[in-house]
Amino acid sequence: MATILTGDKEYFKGFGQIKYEGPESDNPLAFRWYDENRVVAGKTLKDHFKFAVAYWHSFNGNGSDPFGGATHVFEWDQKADAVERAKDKMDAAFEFMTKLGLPYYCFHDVDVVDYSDDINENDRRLQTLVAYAKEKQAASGIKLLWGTANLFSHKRYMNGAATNPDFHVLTHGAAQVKAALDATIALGGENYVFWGGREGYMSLLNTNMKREQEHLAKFLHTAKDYARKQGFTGNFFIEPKPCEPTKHQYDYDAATVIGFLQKYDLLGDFKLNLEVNHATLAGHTFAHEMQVAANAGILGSMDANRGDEQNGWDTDQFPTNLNEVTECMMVLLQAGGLQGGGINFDAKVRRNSTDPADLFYAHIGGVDTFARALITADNILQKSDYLKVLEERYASYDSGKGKEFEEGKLTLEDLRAYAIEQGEPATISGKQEYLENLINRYI
Ligand code: XUL
Ligand code: CO
Repeated sequence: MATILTGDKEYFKGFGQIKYEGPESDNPLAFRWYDENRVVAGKTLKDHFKFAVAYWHSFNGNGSDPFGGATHVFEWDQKADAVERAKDKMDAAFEFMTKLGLPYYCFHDVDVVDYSDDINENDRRLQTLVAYAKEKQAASGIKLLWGTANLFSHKRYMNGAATNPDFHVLTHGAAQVKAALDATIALGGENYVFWGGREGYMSLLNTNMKREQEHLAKFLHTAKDYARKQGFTGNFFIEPKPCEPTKHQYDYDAATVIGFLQKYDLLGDFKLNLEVNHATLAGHTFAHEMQVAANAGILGSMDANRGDEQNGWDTDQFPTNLNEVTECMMVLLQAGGLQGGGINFDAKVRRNSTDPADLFYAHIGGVDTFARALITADNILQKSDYLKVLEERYASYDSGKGKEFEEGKLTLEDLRAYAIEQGEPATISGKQEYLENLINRYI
């Protein structure tokens, strides 16, 4: 990886380059599984994952929750002037990212620099920081996986942005998206994300759902047309989430978003950025969400994290569950990888994880979980009888009448005649426990 970048000041003192040391290493500040040059299933681990650091959680998230204020006090967050403060934060971000050695980052507009209520002033601030980021990207080799606009924190978005009942609010959302697209394009960003945090409703009593969804589609078309006109060739991603902060969010889950994209003629430009904890909130496993997206050909990118099994909200913890991630990597490999995106750690250290080292441990653990899971998944697919067992389960459709059914050649009467002729079907095991054990065997 590139050399470590520090600004005038070193923020993560005492930390050097994080290196791959192998599974025998006892060093908590080393990768044990993520050897970025290791080739698995025909690609390096670096290329499989395109790991990204999330600006918002890592450099803005101060540990506050609904019951208490900040517990993380950042040295880079002290200056009075917004642009100067943002530059300090960017120095800290690139220092951390170069020490960690991951190839990408992601941001919302307001993560990079604080916004005022003046659109022109905000554009100037963001452009100043984009120029600063350009230099840092060139010096470090770190690239922008995706940019996005935060259309959910400001109070004007309390009833949504693109789905706001007030057109005036929608236009403020558009101004922000334009600036965020310009920033993403200027920085060579490979993708652009729309997460509709408040694009939904709290009560159906005051909501015209049909109109709001039409406005959302129109807004997305308008943004996409603008970006394409500016020469943006990357993907647009929609990030599904069922709720939180709204009671009901329109981009509920992968299947819902696929229906929406189809209905409003957005497939082709838009793919999915799936997030683990959002899948959990929708009552799905993450592997399910990935499979739904892969089947539609739009498995674009991933926000990696995990929820808490006892909690019903978005806890955004770093991923550590090998079994869960291995199942997901089996889906990923069979889908032929992500389309244009990567693995962004949309995850935060806990409120009481207050050492600078915690941010390193968290990312190292997440990275190693994915690396180990991918290696395990590849072994299962290459060396075990997993694929054979799965294929055999559907063998009755591979020839004879089953094949004719798949080809659309049989009538309902034909199917009835077959049932009578063959009598009662044999009992065939689904072998679930066998397959679950297979994963543990290969881990
Ligand atoms: C919120 C969330 C966002 C998106 C980007 O749950 O995941 O941070 O990833 O707006
Ligand atoms: Co996310």
